[in-house]
Amino acid sequence: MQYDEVDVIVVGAGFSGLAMVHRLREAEFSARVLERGSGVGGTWFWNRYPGARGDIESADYCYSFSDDLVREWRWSERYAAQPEILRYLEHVADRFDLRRDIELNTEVVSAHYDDGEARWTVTTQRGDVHRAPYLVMATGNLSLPKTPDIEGLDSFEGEWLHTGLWPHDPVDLSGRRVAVVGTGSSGIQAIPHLAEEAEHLVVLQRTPNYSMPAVNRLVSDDEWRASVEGFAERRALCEGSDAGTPLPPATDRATDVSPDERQDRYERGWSRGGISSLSGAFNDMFSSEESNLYAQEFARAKIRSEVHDPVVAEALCPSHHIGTKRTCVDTRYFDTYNRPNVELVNLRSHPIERITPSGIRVEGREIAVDIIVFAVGFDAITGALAEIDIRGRGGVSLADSWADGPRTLLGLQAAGFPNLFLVTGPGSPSVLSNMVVSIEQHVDWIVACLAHLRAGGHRSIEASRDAQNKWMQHVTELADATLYPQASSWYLGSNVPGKPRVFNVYVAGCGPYRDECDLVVSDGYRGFVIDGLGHDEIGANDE
Ligand code: NA7
Repeated sequence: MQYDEVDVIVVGAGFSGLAMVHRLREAEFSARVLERGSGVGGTWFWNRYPGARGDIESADYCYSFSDDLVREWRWSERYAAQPEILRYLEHVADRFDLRRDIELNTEVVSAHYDDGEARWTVTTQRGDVHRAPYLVMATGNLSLPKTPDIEGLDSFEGEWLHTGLWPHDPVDLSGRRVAVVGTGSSGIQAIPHLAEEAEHLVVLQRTPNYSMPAVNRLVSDDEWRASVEGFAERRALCEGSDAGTPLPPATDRATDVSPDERQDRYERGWSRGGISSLSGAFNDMFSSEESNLYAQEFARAKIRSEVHDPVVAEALCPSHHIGTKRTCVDTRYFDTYNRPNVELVNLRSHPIERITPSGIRVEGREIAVDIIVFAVGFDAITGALAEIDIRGRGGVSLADSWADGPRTLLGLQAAGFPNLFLVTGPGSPSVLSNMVVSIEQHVDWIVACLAHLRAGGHRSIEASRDAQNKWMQHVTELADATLYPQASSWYLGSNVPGKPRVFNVYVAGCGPYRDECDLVVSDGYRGFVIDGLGHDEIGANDE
């Protein structure tokens, strides 16, 4: 079926896609959102595993585009659980009547640009065809779950599940022997819940991770009122901050203070809880090995004090630089290993040999299980984009042009792909920030850009190759000045075999990034090519 042309096709109806269609409507652009899921919500639609929860405070992990919405929606907990976040996004879809522009159960398989017509043709799995001058990929950074690549999985006679594709119907674990593979954020959130439900839980851990206590709690009415009243101010702090959260930045280095003061700061952070429990204490945890080591030692001491069996505690102690693999946030994670029905299997020296019909074989031992839960992560940041056959000018594919690692200008556009926009694409703060703050910034930037093109009677915009090269070099230089590239992490793509090892997140923070995006606009879309003409050719600003 050939659909009527709209101004903008948006792929994905998660936090990005919903904000996008709302803002486009406000600016009087017609839009159609194509969403693979049978409901809206993106990440929060798919990740329904027990214990799934935000790791940014609810008061900040929400839209700011409507004051009414801020006042109407009452978050129940400091860190909202997945069902509540999903209910919020469903409410947004209804409240702003967004569903009439959303096609569910619609998977985009290809998107091809016609240079002569300056149009994108988007094809779905049903063979339906959608056309629009502009295409926005609101596909998310963690939306393509990694298929477990463990030999013998096909032969397993029990049930296996992926945290990122959790069934909608409740999974009954009572009386069942369950194994979990993976101890990233998903595993660490799920394990305490699985341990409570299952008869026996075996955790297969390849790399231990640092996890900060969430210190989650119900939000009181007084706290709620204060948070609504102070929302604008708090949001402004988030937007100008590094991580998209309102926490005041630390002003000194870990070595500037005495050992007692250092310990005291970490303890205070730990009691406050949350992802920045330790990183918020000093300004150099990501850049100084020494500072990082102090924080690591503190975190390891906490694990040793919480886990009763010293052998298990040691196996749970990570050794990488803290924060260089995504820091997890948990409730009762380490304490779970004190339960009699929980066993930790350390894969560090002996990886899983294979999966058998009745369980998992490790080091010659067969672990009999009824259910395997894979919390093995995602093909992050680029996975969902590379999966679609995206072809820009001259039929060049995005996957091919990113074969050595993704390249963008500001994470917003890629050279050779006119009128294609990425929301929180590689080269932007994305996963190192509060995603909702970064998403709203990109959505607003893109809509303003489209309005600018319309006002000037233009028909195309794309990143110039030169500006893109400079931006990616800048992104790399910033990352290289930190400890991030030293770890094997999904930030670098090192969790996916064959993926180029490139650190593609902008590390200098939301505030500086936003300033740069605004500056590019006030310089007349510096670095972008409008109607095939570079910035110098169209003048500083042709509004
Ligand atoms: P992550 O953070 O990528 O974690 C995946 C975990 O699975 C991690 O511990 C991996 O160990 C482990 N893993 C992956 N493959 C295997 C195999 N084959 N055998 C054993 N262990 C394996 O994904 P999450 O879903 O937890 O979190 C993703 C993000 O979503 C999270 O950071 C939040 O931002 C939301 P490894 O470290 O590779 O040794």
